Parts: sequence; structure tokens; C-alpha cells
Amino acid sequence: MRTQVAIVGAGPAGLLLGQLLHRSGIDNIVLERRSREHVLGRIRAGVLEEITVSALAEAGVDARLRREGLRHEGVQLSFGGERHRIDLHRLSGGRHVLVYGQTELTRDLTEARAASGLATDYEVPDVTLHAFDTTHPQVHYTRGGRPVRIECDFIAGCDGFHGVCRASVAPAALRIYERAYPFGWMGLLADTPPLDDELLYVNSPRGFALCSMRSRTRSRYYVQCPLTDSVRDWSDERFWGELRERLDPGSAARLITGPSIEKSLAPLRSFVAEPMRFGRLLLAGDAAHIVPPTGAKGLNLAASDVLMLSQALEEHYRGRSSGLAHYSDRCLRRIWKAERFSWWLTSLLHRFPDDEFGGRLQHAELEYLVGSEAARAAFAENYVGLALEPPDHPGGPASGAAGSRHDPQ
Ligand code: FAS
Ligand code: PHB
Repeated sequence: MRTQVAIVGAGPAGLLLGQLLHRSGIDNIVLERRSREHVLGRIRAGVLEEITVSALAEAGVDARLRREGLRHEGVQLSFGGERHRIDLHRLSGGRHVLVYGQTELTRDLTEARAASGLATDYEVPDVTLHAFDTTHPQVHYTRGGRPVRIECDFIAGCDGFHGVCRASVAPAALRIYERAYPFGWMGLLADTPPLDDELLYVNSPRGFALCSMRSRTRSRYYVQCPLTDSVRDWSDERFWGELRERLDPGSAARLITGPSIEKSLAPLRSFVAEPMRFGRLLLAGDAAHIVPPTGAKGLNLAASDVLMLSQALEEHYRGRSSGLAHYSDRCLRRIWKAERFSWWLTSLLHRFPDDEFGGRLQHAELEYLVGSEAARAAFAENYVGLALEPPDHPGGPASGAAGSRHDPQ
């Protein structure tokens, strides 16, 4: 079997890339380890940057998003028992974010791919990559007990943090940068009205909390919890009680609770693998980087990676290779800025064990943030999403490495 691009992973990165390539007439197949139902059952991100929305529009998958997505022009911060609004729209020069669940986004992309008649093989757990350091890479797997061999021009590694693509690269060819956090997020989804019209990020002496939403009738909440906890440790009653303890009095009084329809524990980590290109293998999304969800960047970085990757591949098939040559550095310059913002906001809002001095620094920084127009503007431009570099931007290498390795074109 032959295709131009073999995409490993049917999460947001793989599916969005598949649609963008299809719109440019580039043939592709998507290979997914899990079932379609399993992928569609995941509850994850909730906030989309305008760049992500425009990428979905370019892919022709933005109709429901524009109907049902909630436009948010501000976010709220709560600390010391008080709330402060950051006017994203005014401070970012008219920009906003859209609240629309990743679950719905993945469903829209999945349905669009099926409607396009594009090949997607679900439940193929044994994908292996071959010869991606040549101009004739291959992907092998079994389907229905029979071996399948795909010959392609490129392999797109969109298979997330635990995928096979980054794991197929020789360790000596990878530079890994990582920071783990001594806590996780317990998340709860409920069909209850959200606390407010906007998101509320909370720094409380008991720990971080986040009041988010999926619609005007479905709420999404998170509380910081020890990594040693499990969902079994958190009854609905305990979750609602702890959340209420972390909220300012006015918010606590307005909180509407109800039975959870989903609860999950997410560990927090910062992670970047450099570079993102290895010959004809290109990594995108969580396969290459992870951010703590505090800054709502994970899904949005995946979208900007595949937007830049689709531009580079389109250029390749038009006979120019500079996009591919600069793909990794162009992505990494934006990724590291999002890593910084996500690390900074996580460090600012979470309670770190045995760090009273750090707690006082957090309070001073929060007071500075809400009291400074410049600091609020810096927050706003990062939260709504930094601009994409144009494809021909001369920017130098993003990483400390001396240039990128020789790669077959
Ligand atoms: P994904 O992990 O979504 O998709 C990768 C796909 O590849 C999966 O479907 C997987 O099954 C498949 N795969 C893996 N190995 C394979 C193999 N060997 N062969 C074939 N397929 C394979 N981001 C936010 O912005 N806000 C949040 O609140 C937030 N919460 C999160 C909670 C959790 C528990 C997790 C894990 C992540 C969260 N994220 C959040 C980040 C998340 O949204 C990711 O950034 C986003 O899913 C990235 O999309 P992909 O790169 O497509 O990776
Ligand atoms: C969510 O709604 O899941 C969400 C929103 C904002 C974040 C993280 C998660 O920063």
C-alpha cells in the first residue's frame, strides 16, 4: 500500500493534520492504536486559541465550533479571598479565546475525516517505523491478523507522549528537557451550570483550583491534589467540599454541585524533545512536548505544530524544501515560549510543599500582576496565544544545538 504521508495517532494533532493535508491534495492515512470510541471518550482540554480556530477553519472543521463555542474575553484570578478580572480582549488588542471541549473537537475532526472518505485504521496496536532516515520510509502493522506495509514519503508522529514515534528515534539523536511537578489535577465533569461566565483560576492556601466549563449547562472543575491520590480517594462529596474550601466566599456561595459524569487524575509535567524532525519522520503535538495544563496550551500547541507541518509538506510537494528544513526550529521557538508561560502560571498558582518563602513570593507576584497594566498585558498576550512566525521567518535555531542535522530532503 502507498500514501504520501502516514500519520500515527488519531488525536487532535493527527486528525487535524490529516484534514489540512487532504485540503491541499496530499494523500494520507491515519493509524490509531485505540478504538474510535475510546479516543472519542477522552475528556481533556477546553480552551482554544484563535490560531487553533483558524486552523480548524482552514481544515473545514469549524462549523459546530462557531455555533457552540463560547467566546471568552477575560479570565478571573482569585487569591487572598478576592477575585480579579484580566481583560484579555482589551489587553491583547482585541483577541479572545473560545471554550470548546477537546472531546467535541476530536469528534468533529473524526466525522470530517470519515466524510472525506480518508483511510483511518483504528485498533492497530503494533505500528513500527522503518527507514525514516531515507527518502522511502515505511510503516508496518497488522490489521485483522494480516501484515500491512505502507510505503510513504513522510511519517507524521502525532501519537502523543507515550507513542511509538519518538520512541523509534535513537536516544543519542534526542535532547530531552523535562520538569515534573510534585502534584496533579483531579478533574470533575458535571452537568451543572458553570460558576460564572468566565474561567476562574484560584491560588488558595489549600492548593490550586480551576472553575471551567464545556457549555452553559456543563461544568469542568479541577483541584490540585497529591500525586499519590487516585480517583477512588475523591468522592463527589469530597471534591465539592474541597473545591468550596478553596473558593472565595462569594464564589463558594454560588457554586452549584451535582453528580459527576467523569473524574480523572492528570499528572503535571513540562517536557520537550528536540529536534522534531528526523529525516522523513516529523513529530507534532504531545509526541514532542507536554505542558502542565494550567496555561491551556497543550492542545493549542498541537494545533500550531500541525499547521506549520502542513505548510512545510505542501511546500515540499511544490518543490521547495525550506519549510521542512526549518520546521523543527520554527515550532520549538513557539513551544518554548508556551512552556515558559505554562511553567510560570503553574508555579504562580499551585501550593508547593514546605515552601513558605515561595508562597510569599507567589502572593507578591499575584499582587503585582493584578496591579500592573504591563503585567496584565503580558499575561493576556500569552494566554490568547502568541502569533505564529511566518513560514519564511529568518529566525535562528530555537535550541542550543548548532544547526540541524543533515536530513534527506
Ligand atoms: P493525544 O495524546 O491527544 O493523541 C495521540 C493519539 O495517538 C492517541 O489517540 C493515542 O491513542 C494514539 N497513539 C499512541 N500511541 C500509538 C501507537 N503506538 N500507534 C498508534 N496510535 C498511537 N491540554 C489543555 O490544553 N488543557 C487541559 O485541560 C488538558 N488536560 C489534559 C488531561 C490529560 C489526562 C491529558 C493526558 C492531557 C491533557 N491536555 C490538556 C493536553 C492534551 O489536550 C494534549 O495537548 C492533546 O491531546 C495533544 O493532542 P495530540 O498531540 O494529538 O496527542
Ligand atoms: C478545561 O476546561 O479543561 C481547562 C481550561 C483551562 C485550563 C485547563 C483546562 O487552563
